[in-house]
Amino acid sequence: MKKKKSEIKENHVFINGKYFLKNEATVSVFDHGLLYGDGIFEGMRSYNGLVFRMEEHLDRLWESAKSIMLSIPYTKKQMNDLVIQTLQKNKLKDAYIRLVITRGTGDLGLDPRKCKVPTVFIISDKIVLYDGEIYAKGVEVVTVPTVRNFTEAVNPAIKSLNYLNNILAKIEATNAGFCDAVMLNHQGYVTECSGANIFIVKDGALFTPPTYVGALKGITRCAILDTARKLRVPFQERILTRHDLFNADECFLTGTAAEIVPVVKVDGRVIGNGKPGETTHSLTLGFRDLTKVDGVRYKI
Ligand code: PXG
Repeated sequence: MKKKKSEIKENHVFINGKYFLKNEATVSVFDHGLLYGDGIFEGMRSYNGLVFRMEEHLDRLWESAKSIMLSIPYTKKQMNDLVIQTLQKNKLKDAYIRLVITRGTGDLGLDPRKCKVPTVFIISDKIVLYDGEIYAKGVEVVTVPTVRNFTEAVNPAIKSLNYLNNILAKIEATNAGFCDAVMLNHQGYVTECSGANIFIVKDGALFTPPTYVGALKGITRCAILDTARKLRVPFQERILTRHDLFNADECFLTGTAAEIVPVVKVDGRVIGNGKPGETTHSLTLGFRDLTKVDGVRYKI
């Protein structure tokens, strides 16, 4: 049945102070975000009218900006309000939100001083949920040849528009027939997946690599550590090797879009009993409780 025009929700994208319809929302080909990956972003999520941990996302955005010497033309409070305004304009209670700030439009040289005004855009749209099977059965991941960026080169703690390192890893994993890549650093230590943090459970305790090995300080990662504290699951940020992954009792990935994804095989080694683990399950339930209360509420 054809939808009445009033039923079709038009999606609006915020760009530098104005709203544009989705298919008219464009930026310049001279934008350095596009020409050089010179910019930063955040991927957030709202649950039933609550933007989950928005303050933490904005703190991370400001830290990324500081690191790349990009000055954000809004205060955190203004940015908070713009995100909410975008969600309200699109009448979205459950949404995926992408906030992007680029160096702005410049010339063809890479000098960021030529970019006078940063480009800020906010996309909010219906959240595309992952296939339920991945949560019920767990996924299989592999380590890949591409190593995670050196922290001394492009620090993985910066959520920059330079995602080629992760994209190459993702390509290698999908070429091999797996859903995601475990990325190691140049010393062979486990860092994270192409777009998610990684955890293991061993002898009742939870472990995740410290961010200084080359991982993003994930908001979901932090929420899982808070949940572990609440559930009295002992945890430690610790260097992990492939050997640690292979011999884990449980393993899972965390990220804003996918939330918590159980891992049942790493490089062909079965993790635990080959099924999503109990600790993973309790942490997932604890995380879901957090998504009901921990964030910024808004009304549609
Ligand atoms: N590591 C990397 C490299 C990421 O890109 C995470 C960890 C998890 O962080 P949060 O804060 O989301 O818990 C990310 C997440 C997606 C998507 O659609 C996710 C990310 C980037 C692009 C797309 O799942 N970042």
